[in-house]
Amino acid sequence: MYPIVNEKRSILSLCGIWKFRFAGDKRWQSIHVPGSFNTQLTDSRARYYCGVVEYETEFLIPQVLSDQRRVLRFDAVTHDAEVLINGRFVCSHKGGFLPFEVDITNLAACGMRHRLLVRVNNRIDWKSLPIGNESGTAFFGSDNPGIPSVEHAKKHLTSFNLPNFDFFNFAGITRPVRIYTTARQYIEDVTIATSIDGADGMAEITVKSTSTGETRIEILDAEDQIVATHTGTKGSLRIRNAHFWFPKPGTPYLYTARITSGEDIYDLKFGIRTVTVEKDAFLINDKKFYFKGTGMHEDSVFRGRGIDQCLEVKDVGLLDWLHANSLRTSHYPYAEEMYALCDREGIVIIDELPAVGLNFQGQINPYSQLDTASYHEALLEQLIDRDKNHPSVVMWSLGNEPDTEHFADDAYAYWHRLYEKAHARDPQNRPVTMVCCQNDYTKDKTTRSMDVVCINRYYGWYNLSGCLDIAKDAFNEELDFWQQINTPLILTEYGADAIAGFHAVIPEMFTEEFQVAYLKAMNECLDGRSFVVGEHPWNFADFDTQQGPMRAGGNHKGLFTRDRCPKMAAHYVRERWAKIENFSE
Ligand code: BDP
Repeated sequence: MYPIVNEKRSILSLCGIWKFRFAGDKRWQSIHVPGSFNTQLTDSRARYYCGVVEYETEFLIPQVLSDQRRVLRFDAVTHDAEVLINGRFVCSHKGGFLPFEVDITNLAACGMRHRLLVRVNNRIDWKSLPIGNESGTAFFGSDNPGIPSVEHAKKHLTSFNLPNFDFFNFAGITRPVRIYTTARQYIEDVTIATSIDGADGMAEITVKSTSTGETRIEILDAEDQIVATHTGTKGSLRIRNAHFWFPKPGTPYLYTARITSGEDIYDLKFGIRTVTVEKDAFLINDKKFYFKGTGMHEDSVFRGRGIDQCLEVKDVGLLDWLHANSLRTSHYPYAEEMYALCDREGIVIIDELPAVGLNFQGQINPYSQLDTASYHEALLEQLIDRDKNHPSVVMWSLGNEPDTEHFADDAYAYWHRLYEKAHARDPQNRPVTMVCCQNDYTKDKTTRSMDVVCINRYYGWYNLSGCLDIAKDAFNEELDFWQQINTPLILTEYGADAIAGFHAVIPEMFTEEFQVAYLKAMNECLDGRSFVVGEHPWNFADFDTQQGPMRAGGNHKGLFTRDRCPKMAAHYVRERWAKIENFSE
């Protein structure tokens, strides 16, 4: 559970300046935690370094906390971590975007200084998520093995750490490190699922506690008035004349569940709302909802992927300015603070796993040649356990743009197993999706089997480049196909790169005018199709990625520049979304 401070719990932040070195170096350099090392350091190795780095700091827990249970928590270390206290191994963790913790009550006595060392490995490969491009597919610029330069380059492949995805592989201790304390007997977990019964809200609450004492649940409204109570670890609480959680411009009303169990207390904010899919509609609180928003990235100039709550506030504010109501955490789970902010601000989230890159355009079968299945399942469990109580989260995305075309049966088996796991594990039984890349949709069996069809399409950009009329024909033909499936569809990505300040009277690719023309053309295809329940232009803002012939200083498909200035497209989208309501009959 997310660390909090109240009369029974405390937090010591370990954020600040730590020591850092590349494995094998003697000399330490200074670094800020949290942050990505790739952007912070001026050391020439920092940007494309591959392998292990070390972070070190000291900590001291005040003696006043000696009766408390003490837990060391990392919100995210990208990608793999090994943690040592005073030279002794205490835990390890695989995966760069989800939290992990270790009980250090008996490992670090209060009132003494302790040395904390974290070894971080940023290598991505065929067993990690996201996927590394271990084989160098497409990277050599030619698949002709006869070209001597290719043979030469292949010898160096392991040092490249190539991503098989389009965002920079930022690494390091990217989110806060904290020691939090609880009573010795403590609340381990709280699960809340809500439903609506006329004017009343129902909250099914389950508490997991190690305490032998009594457990009490109180529900407080936004004015801190108690509106329902229960004694015991499991209860169905009725909140009379409840305020429901609605995305903005509705009211994202939040209640607090205050759990007391023996000597421990935990406070959890939640919203009362329902999410269902019925035929080709996506319903929030039984009303037909339309997703207006974008895919995004955790990405900024100095912090890389390191958490920046100032930026989170800015981004959520700009989404609101666009009249957006949603975002997708493309292509990995975001920092927990962002979900809490979206709960408060009424932004709906499609919560995505870091399963991106399971696609080698048919050259490699990701389902038999890669080794991700059980790890993928473990991440799914961790994600649902972390985010299950957020009212803002309305759908799980199992991954982005896997190969569902060339190995259609293998793909179906792989993704459907995860689909079923997600439904079985989620106490709120939210819809589940997987985001599909542009492919031969007639061969794809997986996408249509999800609760919501989510497709990324680049007609007029990567194919039919610049020819928007033909692109519209092709996209309309595809939409006619999806119309028959009787499942709601969200266009989760569509976009054109535009270099801010590039203009032309006759719109051509990379100009701001073309980006607007492209979005308009695609939107014309969506309008009037009632099974289309959302549009997410790619991307919210320009972002950093691996260098390559198609990327001049990053990906420029942002509606905003990387420093959050609006391009013409942002103004166009804002005008359009002002006229589209969140809900329809
Ligand atoms: C899509 C990917 C996204 C890329 C985008 C692009 O889902 O990560 O950034 O294309 O090429 O295929 O801009």
